[in-house]
Amino acid sequence: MAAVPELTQAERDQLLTDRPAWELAREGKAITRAFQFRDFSEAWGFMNRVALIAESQDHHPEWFNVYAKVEITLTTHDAGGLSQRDVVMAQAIDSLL
Ligand code: HBI
Repeated sequence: MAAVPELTQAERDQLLTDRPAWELAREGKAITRAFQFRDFSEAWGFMNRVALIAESQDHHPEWFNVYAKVEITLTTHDAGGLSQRDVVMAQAIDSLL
């Protein structure tokens, strides 16, 4: 059994209701959101803030950046899918905007 429990179907539905900018990816094993900034400096500043949150929560994003665009995917490797750690992380990321 995984060290961290995966979200139930009901918890996953609640996550998508609470965080409408995020969408399911990887057959429900992850959530993803794209962010568009004005330029690279803004995108990098955002990534820095996310990185500090990630370190404080010991929960790390998978992400892609090109110039002003940042794409973040959240999943919990220790759970083999989505967990409450992703819920908390998505909320914290959204609150930066
Ligand atoms: N980040 N996304 C993600 N998923 C994890 O399971 C995870 C992590 N960061 C650190 C971490 N787990 C630690 O608990 C160790 O498993 C490395």
